[in-house]
Amino acid sequence: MKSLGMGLVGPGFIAAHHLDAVRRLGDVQIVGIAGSSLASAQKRARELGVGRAFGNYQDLLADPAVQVIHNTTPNHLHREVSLAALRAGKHVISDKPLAATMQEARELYEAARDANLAHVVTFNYRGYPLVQQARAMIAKGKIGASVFVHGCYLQDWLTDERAYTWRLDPKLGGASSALGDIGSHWCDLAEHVTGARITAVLSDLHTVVPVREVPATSAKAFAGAAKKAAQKRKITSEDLATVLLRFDNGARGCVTVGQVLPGHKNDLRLEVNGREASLAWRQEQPNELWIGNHAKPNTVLTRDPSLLDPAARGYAHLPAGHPEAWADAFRNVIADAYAWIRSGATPGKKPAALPTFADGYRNSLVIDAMLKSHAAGGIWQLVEDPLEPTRTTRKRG
Ligand code: SOE
Repeated sequence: MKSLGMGLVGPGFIAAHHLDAVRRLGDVQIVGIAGSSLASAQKRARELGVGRAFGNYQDLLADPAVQVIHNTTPNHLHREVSLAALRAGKHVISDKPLAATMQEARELYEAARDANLAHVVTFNYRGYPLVQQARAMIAKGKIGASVFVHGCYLQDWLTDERAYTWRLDPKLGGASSALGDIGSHWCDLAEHVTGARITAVLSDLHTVVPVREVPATSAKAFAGAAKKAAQKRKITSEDLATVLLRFDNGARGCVTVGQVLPGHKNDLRLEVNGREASLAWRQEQPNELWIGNHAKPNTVLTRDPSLLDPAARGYAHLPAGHPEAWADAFRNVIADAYAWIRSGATPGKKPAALPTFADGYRNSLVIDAMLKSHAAGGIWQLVEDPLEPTRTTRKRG
């Protein structure tokens, strides 16, 4: 099989996992990575074992050996880089959230839709076998009509007031911090697993740490200037959010998202209660799916390929008792992306679990509604979805 060439723009934390995933596919050639300067790209290329470094993304896009661009830049650059890649005729795999604003997300979705190219946004938690199992069970009516969809996404890496990230700067991360960064994953997962859409939200956002210490830039220290003390910065975006939800199938829901909650590392939990049974899945114990029953004992389905629904089986690679986790789920999403590209990237050939720019745009509408609900004083806010006008007016009662 002819190998596909990929290039990556924005070689930060997540870039290593994109590269790991494509290396594990075995039929993708890593052409090079582009950073904000040639020196930084060269340094990262050495660390990541990549042969070529580019000082800007335009040169990477101009390389005919590159057919696929992985966009792992900070949020404020997503639009520019993904649009340029699509215009250069490259398939695009973008980090989430799709863009810094809902308007930018729409622009990206429309450009991708009209380009006849693959467009993927890495809502990577879809790639877990037991997530796909839960989705298949719900689609087949195994838990009856869903009535309550709830959970959380809790982290603690921003607990210390000396912790700082570009995600907290609205100019770089967008208006939302915790919701955009990890609430986006939860909302995507809840909609993907249930097959229902969030139609209305009521949110209470809070900034637990309103002032943070921002470290002085290393660039200054590098240039030989006196090392500056950390600066205090006022934080305006949320690090904690609680949101009530209504779904288009009549289900109710709620989600809590926070990044300042000691002890919670990457604690994404999703539970769906149906009229016949319940399902619960936890990201930190991803090889188990809890099945709750009313008049018979509860069970725990452990990840065993032979016990999984055919729709989920392909996402499990090891026999039962050999745990699979975050990097494997991430690889599954990237594998689906390349399978779609190889099949011609037409809408009809897209693997059902693969999140696209349409999902990224849809997700931005949900997060935007959450911000609006809070800004209006905590009132119900409809999620207006121009892509599906009929669905947003369905049963809301
Ligand atoms: C940080 O909150 C982070 O790395 C997110 O940016 C990722 O999307 C999430 O998967 C893990 O946590």
